[in-house]
Amino acid sequence: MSLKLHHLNASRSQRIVWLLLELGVPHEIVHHSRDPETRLAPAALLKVHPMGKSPLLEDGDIVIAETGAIAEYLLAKHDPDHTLHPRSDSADFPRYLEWVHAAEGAIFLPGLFRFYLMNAGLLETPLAASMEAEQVKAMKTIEGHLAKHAYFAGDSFTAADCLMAFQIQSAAAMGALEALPATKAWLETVQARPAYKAMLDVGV
Ligand SMILES: N[C@@H](CCC(=O)N[C@@H](CS)C(=O)NCC(=O)O)C(=O)O
Repeated sequence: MSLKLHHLNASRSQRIVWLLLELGVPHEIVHHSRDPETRLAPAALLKVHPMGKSPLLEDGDIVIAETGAIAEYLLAKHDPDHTLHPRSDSADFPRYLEWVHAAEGAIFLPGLFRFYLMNAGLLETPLAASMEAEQVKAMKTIEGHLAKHAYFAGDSFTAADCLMAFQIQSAAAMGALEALPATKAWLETVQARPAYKAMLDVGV
């Protein structure tokens, strides 16, 4: 088995654990724990990649960082029938790409920024307020999309759903989905998938 995923507890690398399980590819998971005080990754990850962040995928001599890049790599190599990613000539392809990238881009960043501001005790600032407004806009965008489509790329479950789930789970944990019924229903649907449940068993 040559695929090795460096997984950090309570982190968005759980999306890659889930994707590996959806693909059914043999792999090894190396568990890393956050520092209980700083919540940062341990130095062991710096030995694998200079950014020292998770997820990190090793495939033999190859090391890849960035969730989106790791997902693209795994799909290119292990999803030849395009079960989990639309073909480039499919009508779903542009939408698929947009959500795969939004998962670490415009949809995700306001929440991350606000999290850092909160940790720095800067939640009562105009910057935090503007990040909150961006977060609300992001959730409204997601709700508007999922009110019209069963999944992020369209009618079928794809890797875009794995990548988008982390932020939506965080919103659910904060009670933010009560006013977003389509998003709530989507989350329940994807959380019922066997690979999602298997991901939880891995100890994410
Ligand atoms: N854009 C990167 C973000 C990676 C990242 O920041 N990972 C976090 C986990 S959610 C991490 O390793 N944090 C620990 C640290 O920065 O020390 C990706 O999508 O993989």
